Amino acid sequence: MSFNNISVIGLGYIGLPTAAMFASKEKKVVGIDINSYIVDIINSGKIHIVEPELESIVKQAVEGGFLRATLAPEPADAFLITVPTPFLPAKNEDSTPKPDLSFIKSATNLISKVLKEGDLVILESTSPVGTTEQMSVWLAEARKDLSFPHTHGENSDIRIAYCPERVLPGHIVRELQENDRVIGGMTQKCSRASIEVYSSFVKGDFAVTNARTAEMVKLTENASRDVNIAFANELSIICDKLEINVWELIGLANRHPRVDILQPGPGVGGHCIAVDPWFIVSKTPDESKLIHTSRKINDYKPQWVINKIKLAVIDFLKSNPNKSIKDITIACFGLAFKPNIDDLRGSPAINITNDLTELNFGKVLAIEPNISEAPSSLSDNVELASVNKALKEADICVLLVDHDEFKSIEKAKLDRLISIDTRGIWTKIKSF
Ligand code: SAJ
Repeated sequence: MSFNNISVIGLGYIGLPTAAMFASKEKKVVGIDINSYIVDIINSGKIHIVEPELESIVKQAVEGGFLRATLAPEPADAFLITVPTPFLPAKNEDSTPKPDLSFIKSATNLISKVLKEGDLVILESTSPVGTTEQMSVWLAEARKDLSFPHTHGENSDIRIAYCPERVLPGHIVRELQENDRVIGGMTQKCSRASIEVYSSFVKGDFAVTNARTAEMVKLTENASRDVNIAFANELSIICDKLEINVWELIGLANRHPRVDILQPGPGVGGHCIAVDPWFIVSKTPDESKLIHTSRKINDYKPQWVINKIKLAVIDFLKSNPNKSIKDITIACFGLAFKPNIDDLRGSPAINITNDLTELNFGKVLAIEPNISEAPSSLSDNVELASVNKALKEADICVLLVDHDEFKSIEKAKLDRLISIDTRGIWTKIKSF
């Protein structure tokens, strides 16, 4: 088996770095995307996402003739599918969000047009259990002249596997190479072929299993983190009621050799941890009680923060009877979904900031050191401001993201503020 021509379908946060890694090892890589802006920008040697080290690798790969992007599928020896799997929102209070597999279905449809005997198809997109087998069925329906693993096992013309990515945004280039890789072939031959493909750049170990288990491994990793964050978030709500500093509490409990509690925050954001557990819940609703409850706890946390802000406003107006809500300036520190990145996708911080504009304050300021202009997801009624302006003008400051820039605010300034700290960093500065 030799896989010298590789096609990556979906050139986003995972697809583009993966395509670039193959190309950096002098494989001939064709990236397929439905967005012509993305195709053009990659072909010019640039990138459309923020990820350290990636741009220079892409530039070199494009200039060396190893990486090319296009809108239409082309024949290859191996196809990797790295398209999004969002979820369709719950129809009502009693139902749960459902995974949207339409991008995988269209990617499968594209590949089916150029597939030939001996090819390998790897699904990397986070997917509900059973999706890889479903993909095999979709391909077989489109290509009756070829045989597939769900009917022909080891003798099939086409190999299919599920191999999840598990890289952390901001560290993708390093983690793609160093992380261990779970390989879920539909047959042994499918797994061996997948290992052959990834061996060109993966230095971590390969752990072989079947496709269903590999699908569930990915969902389990993120659901596990979500459940653990929910525990921390629930503790923060309990401690607030009991007037206990939750960050001190967790620090002390974590001194136990077998306790390792995560950190509470204003909710869980991003496009993985807050989404993937639903793929388990929607498939097995009666069995996924803890996972479901954890999702609800983490989804409720932004509303709990807003309730805390409302209480602070009532206190402020009581001690300033000459002022009305229209005189209040509120400042939200941080919009990103986690510290020291510019990624605002699914960010509870941005949702909280936008919701505050509905409460008729005089001004809502947002401080986000990692962006230079207001994103379209931010309400027009929010004004971007610097740390200094916010500290000078705001009556109430809400810390939503623990960016490094917010950790260096002096204690004297913080002591003068009315502040709500959802991340524990100002609480720590103030307690010294
Ligand atoms: N968060 C907390 N408290 C914590 C840790 C995180 O509130 O103690 C919040 C963050 O602020 C953020 C959210 O959780 O809003 C998610 O951040 P994250 O750093 O936990 O995860 P992601 O979404 O950046 O990346 C995760 C990773 N998965 C795991 O750590 C199990 C990454 O390895 C996966 O590749 C990625 O999801 C993915 O693509 O699935």
